[in-house]
Amino acid sequence: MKEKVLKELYEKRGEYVSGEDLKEKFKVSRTAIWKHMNSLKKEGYMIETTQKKGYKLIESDGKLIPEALKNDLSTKEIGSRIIYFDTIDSTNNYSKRIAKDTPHGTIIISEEQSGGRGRLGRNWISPKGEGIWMSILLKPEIPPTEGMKMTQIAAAAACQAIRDVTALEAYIKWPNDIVVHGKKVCGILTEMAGELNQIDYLIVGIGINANNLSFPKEFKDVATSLAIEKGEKVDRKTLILDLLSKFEALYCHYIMEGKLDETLSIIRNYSAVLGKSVRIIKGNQECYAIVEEINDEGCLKVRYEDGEEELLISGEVSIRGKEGY
Ligand code: BTX
Repeated sequence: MKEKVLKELYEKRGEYVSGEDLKEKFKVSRTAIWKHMNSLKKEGYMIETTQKKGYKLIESDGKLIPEALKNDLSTKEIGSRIIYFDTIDSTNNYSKRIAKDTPHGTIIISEEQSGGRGRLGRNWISPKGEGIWMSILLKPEIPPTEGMKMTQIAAAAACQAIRDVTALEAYIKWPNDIVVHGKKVCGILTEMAGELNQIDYLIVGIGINANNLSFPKEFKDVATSLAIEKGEKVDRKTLILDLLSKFEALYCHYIMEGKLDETLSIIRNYSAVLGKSVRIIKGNQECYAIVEEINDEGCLKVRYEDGEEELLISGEVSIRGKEGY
């Protein structure tokens, strides 16, 4: 019901809708309408209320509210349901809390994360209204060993979307970062739950620094935003819509036809590390290697300085340029 009320307000945004009309339309009491309004306000919607005229949704002000996204979303599964917050600890954490009873394809977006997370317990700064902080909940019938491919699919979709929407030269730093001019603009955190042979659910968390204008001192050398690199603000809605449609296409290609070729071609074409000398960090250990190949499973084949080769499978390692980030 709350969603229906919001839809009505969104369709008539900028105008007042009377409580009486809403009551008639949805066959509920005025108190129920009032409660839904309060709950929407708590979620961050700006709703003006006057006793005489009723309720008015103030222009969404560039916010990523579901109604604004849904109208232009071209996907079938991904984004079939959109959950939106003004602020939340972490969209990945929230997705985990609701995963069991929430359908495949749901996306969770927040204007701000108070406890945004990166890999291996690192934090991810997510200031209000500046970036895209979003999780995609997936329930594919695949074994956990295939889960890492979702990171590759998301990285390919995000990199290609950033290129197409902003014309910036974005590259993928295997396995989960997108960089522009050598600094991170996007990070991906894939988490899953399941049995040995079958995933229960997968959460693909995507953080994109869209319009941040500054970063805390400690991140200045590693982080940047699309707006900083482009010199103008980026429309977050356009970027999300493009990213989701690319993600769905690559995801379905893989899940339905077993094909990862399009993803691989993007992550190879736009790799920031392929053919390069890199520093590989595993826990406290650091060593140098050349990246020789991204194989057909999306794994990274590296050759160390002593000639030893290794296939890096997942995100337990960090990779840096030989000098600096
Ligand atoms: P990561 O472990 O590869 O990167 C985390 C590191 O990146 C941090 O230690 C810090 O150095 C740096 N960092 C922190 N915040 C930022 C930022 N905003 N931009 C650039 N660098 C930063 C990357 O992990 C995975 C990040 C996923 C974030 C999404 S947002 C939606 C979802 N919810 C959630 O809690 N996480 C994901």
